[in-house]
Amino acid sequence: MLILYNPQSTASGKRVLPMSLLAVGAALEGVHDYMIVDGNLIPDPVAAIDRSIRETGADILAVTVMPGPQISHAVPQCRELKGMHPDLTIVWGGYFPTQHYDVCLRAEYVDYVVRGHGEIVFKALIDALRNGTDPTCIQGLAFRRPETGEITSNDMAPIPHPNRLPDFPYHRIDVPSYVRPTFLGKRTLAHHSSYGCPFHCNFCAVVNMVGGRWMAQSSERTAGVVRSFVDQWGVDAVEFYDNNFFVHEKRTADFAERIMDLNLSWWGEGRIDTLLKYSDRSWELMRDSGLKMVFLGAESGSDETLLLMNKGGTASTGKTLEIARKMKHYGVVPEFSFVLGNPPDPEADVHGTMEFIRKVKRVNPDVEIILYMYTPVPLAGELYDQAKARGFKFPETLEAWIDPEWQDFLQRRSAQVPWMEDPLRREIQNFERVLNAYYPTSTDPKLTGVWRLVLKAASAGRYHLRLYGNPIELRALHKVLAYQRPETSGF
Ligand code: B12
Ligand code: SF4
Repeated sequence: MLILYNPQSTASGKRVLPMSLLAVGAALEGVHDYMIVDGNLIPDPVAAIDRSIRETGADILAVTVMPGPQISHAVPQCRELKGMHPDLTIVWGGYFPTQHYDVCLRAEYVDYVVRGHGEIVFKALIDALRNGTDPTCIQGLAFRRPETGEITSNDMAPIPHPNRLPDFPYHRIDVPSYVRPTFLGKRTLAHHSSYGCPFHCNFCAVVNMVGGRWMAQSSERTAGVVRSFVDQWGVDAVEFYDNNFFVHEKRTADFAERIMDLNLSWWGEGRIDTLLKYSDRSWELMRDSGLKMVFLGAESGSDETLLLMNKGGTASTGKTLEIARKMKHYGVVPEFSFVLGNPPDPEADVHGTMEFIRKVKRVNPDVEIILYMYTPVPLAGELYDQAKARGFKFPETLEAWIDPEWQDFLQRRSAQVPWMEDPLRREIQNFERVLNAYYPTSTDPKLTGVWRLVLKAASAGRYHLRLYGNPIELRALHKVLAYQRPETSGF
């Protein structure tokens, strides 16, 4: 028996379908005996895992680890479980271990790291461990050399094609526990229909994962999954967590046509330049099939910075304004994320992007704005090089990574980067507070029309006069109303 474990992934314990484990588990079906434990659903996962080990004799614990709250649970829990069961083999996989495998393997409670998309690699590892053969030549595996303790990573394995992988083994989990109300609908469930992204933006962790490749399930298969959500669990809204759902126009349009009769709402992530190339017919199909909102990386208010980010394709600030206009026409809300504080001149970058956001809002006031701080990922490129030149260094142990300051960093909210001064971070927070009050998000169902008007009135003066500093009255209103930042469906 082996245990696949999803440590709690949000501070609030939001229940998100554990797709990483469903994907890895699907490849084990009928070959290896396994169970899924989800830390988002149970109060004491260490006790549950300990009990399962004792009852079933499980000897392998495979953990999915993403940055943020998840790693801060994974570290002490794996340490504790290894202490209780020294013979337990612990395997980590997911975005964080893929990028920082060396840091993970420096901890004695992590035995193997599976890098990249792990279905085939993990199954090969389990086959080897069960058959007593040597796993150290498996592509995509990182490990400590048994003789010397040296940390080694083999080359990444080819990415498995999602259309050739088995369906998720939903029978392994209690799906109704993951059906949630969101701004999209009363019964929302998630799916992931493609792997990767064909671009190489140098601030993005997806590049390390897939190296610029994108592969997708067919429109027919994706629509089939959605239909089964409706038939089996009465779902009325679907979030697509794909890094880039909209790469292939024909697939998207065909998918939209196939789900037209389901009366659903749906959401996904895409690229501005790609969606601008879509025909009017495709936009109509998407709108009519229930597309409500698209998360788009606008990234910056400066064309120069977009180049520096290696944003690729034909990204430009002009296109950001153009898509805002186009989506207003189709009644689909754009959710623009911006990465602020880029080197070499973070102040100019922040101020330029704030002004650009105001421009966007003039074109389409419904646009949702999500602000992130630039946080380096270990990728070749000018941004990371400049960050290093200014003294940026990743922590070298897992214990240091879960320090609260680095937790902020991992959630892309920190100024713990040598080129960001604290006053600038405060400025961004104040701007965000005024902006979110003047344009309250449509993703907050608690906020009634009256309160929206109150917020708008309270922030109008500040917004128009650009007086963002120290908005204590808005902070007080925020305390009373607890209104949220725009909800980025996936994150
Ligand atoms: C769903 C999701 C979440 C969920 C949690 C999911 C969970 N596990 O419980 C929620 C919404 C809570 C979440 C939160 C965050 N997330 Co998130 N999230 C995602 C998202 C959209 C999908 C993940 C998914 O299910 N994919 C589908 C599965 C099939 O693919 P996969 O996860 O990659 O799994 C494969 C491999 O990674 C590997 N693998 C994964 N786990 C394991 C485990 C083992 C044992 C093995 C062998 C292999 C393996 O094999 C799998 C199959 O191929 C990804 C982006 C993406 N499209 O993947 C971002 C992503 C992982 N998140 C990210 C981030 C940064 C966050 C946040 C920390 C911060 C933020 N502000 O966005 C927050 C956490 C903070 C908070 N306040 O909640 C980043 C990570 C970037 C990085 N630097 O590493 C990503 C890549 C988004 C992005 N493009 O930037 N997230
Ligand atoms: S387009 Fe988006 S997902 Fe693709 S590499 Fe750039 S930021 Fe990452």
